[in-house]
Amino acid sequence: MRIDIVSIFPEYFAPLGVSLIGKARERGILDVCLHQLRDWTDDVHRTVDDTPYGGGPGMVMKPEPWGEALDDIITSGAATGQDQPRLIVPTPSGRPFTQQLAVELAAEPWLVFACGRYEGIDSRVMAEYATRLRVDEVSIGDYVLAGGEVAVLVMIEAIGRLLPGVLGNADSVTDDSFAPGAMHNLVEGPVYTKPPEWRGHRVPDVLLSGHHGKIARWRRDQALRRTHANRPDLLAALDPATLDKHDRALLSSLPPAPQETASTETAEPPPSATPHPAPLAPAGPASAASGAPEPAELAPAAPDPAELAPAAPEPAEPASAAPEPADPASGAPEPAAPGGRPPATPAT
Ligand code: JAH
Repeated sequence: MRIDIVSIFPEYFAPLGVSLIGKARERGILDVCLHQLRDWTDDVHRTVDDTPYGGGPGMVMKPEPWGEALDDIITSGAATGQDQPRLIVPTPSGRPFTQQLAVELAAEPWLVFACGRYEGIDSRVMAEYATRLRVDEVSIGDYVLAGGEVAVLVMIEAIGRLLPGVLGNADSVTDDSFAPGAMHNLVEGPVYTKPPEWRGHRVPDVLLSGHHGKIARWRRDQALRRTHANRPDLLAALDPATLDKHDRALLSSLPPAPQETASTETAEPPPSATPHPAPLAPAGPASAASGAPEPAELAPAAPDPAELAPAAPEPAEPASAAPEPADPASGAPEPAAPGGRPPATPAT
């Protein structure tokens, strides 16, 4: 697989030179090419951002450097016989990055990641490339980062370990939490190794028993308990047909979901609501909607009169209002590639 990454901070990707992904690159399973977006600017300041149309805080990435960069990268790859890449743009407003999407992307020969900074990339960039290739705006979770770089590291690690030959033990992929198959929509239970007792904590006897049937049942119970405790959203989405009689009995014995679902719930329940949802009915419909905000809560807050004031006329050229600290790579002709490799060159 070939991966191109475009960023104003290519030095963020030094971790791709080590560990699993670094080894995959050494073995030729993965070819990662880093690109400095500012190399595709033509002004002396290497400007990549400008003020947002319509007003508002922050800055937006200008479309022109992105267009020049992506055109060059796509052309250079096509010259080496590769098909069109998929373009992945990390953004909090994207579709969720899931194990399913990681599996899908791991089957692609070529991915290009575009890392935004500031308030994001001018949306016409995504519209333009969507006319030529598959473009996905993707979110790795419901939080805001300072830019897309760390999200790309996350995605490349999740994708890279799925590539044939990257993991030593071929089985270790299929047992993962969220992996399609037996453990679908359950998180894994606890794991143990030697010694059998450590600081007074014993390894559960069943794991030392050698009774493989009992061990499998115990592990499934643990997975159900942990999913119930940590991910009630996953449990609510579980297909009841995947639950056996023992599963259902176990779930019925568990107390009401003990905590908010960190992954999806953001709104406080209304004061009248019970503090915890009712116990999960194993075969029933998802009860997760109980915490959903009322439509009235979604109504915009009273607007700040200042925000409704006519926007100031666009300045001909914005003052250098970039909120980023000085870019150390700015002015450097090429970023250093991770792991002391030669500088990445836009692919040939
Ligand atoms: C922030 C561009 N889903 C995590 C995520 C991904 C990207 C960004 N934030 C959060 C982001 C600023 C600019 C992208």
